Amino acid sequence: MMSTSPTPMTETEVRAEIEGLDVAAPRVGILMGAKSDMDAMQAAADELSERGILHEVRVMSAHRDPEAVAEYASNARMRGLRVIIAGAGISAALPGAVAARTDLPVIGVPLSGRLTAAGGLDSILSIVQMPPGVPVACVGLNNARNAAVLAAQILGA
Ligand code: RP5
Repeated sequence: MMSTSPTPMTETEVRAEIEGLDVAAPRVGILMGAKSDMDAMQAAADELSERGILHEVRVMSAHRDPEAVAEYASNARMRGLRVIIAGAGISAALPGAVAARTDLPVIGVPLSGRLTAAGGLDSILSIVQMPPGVPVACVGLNNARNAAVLAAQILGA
């Protein structure tokens, strides 16, 4: 007698099916540690819009909202995101905190804001000095547009 119950799928099979779906899901997530980062990070969104690359923008702090950052990063691939851009200033932990929870490429944008030390070197070193095995790409200081260009190159778009 034939079984009428569906054959259970493995997690790998479910992931493959989801990745094959051609839905209008954002491909790039643009994150920033604070609303005050928005002016600088807008350039990334503008560049992606000009290139017709779907993206979403979220404000979340690695230090103030660690649970939200962990949840976002953990679910990013499953939601269809393929690259994450993360901008932050001062002790700029956001790109690294995201990279710790996803295998998607993460591009950090070091920002120099009102609290910055050494003209932004604090943020640059916080983003660049990741431990072996957990890389974060890093563009120039306040250069969110370059992060979007790099994201487009990674996507082959
Ligand atoms: C960082 O602290 C943010 O990325 C921002 O650049 C900086 C200042 O944040 P606010 O004091 O404006 O919230 O986490």
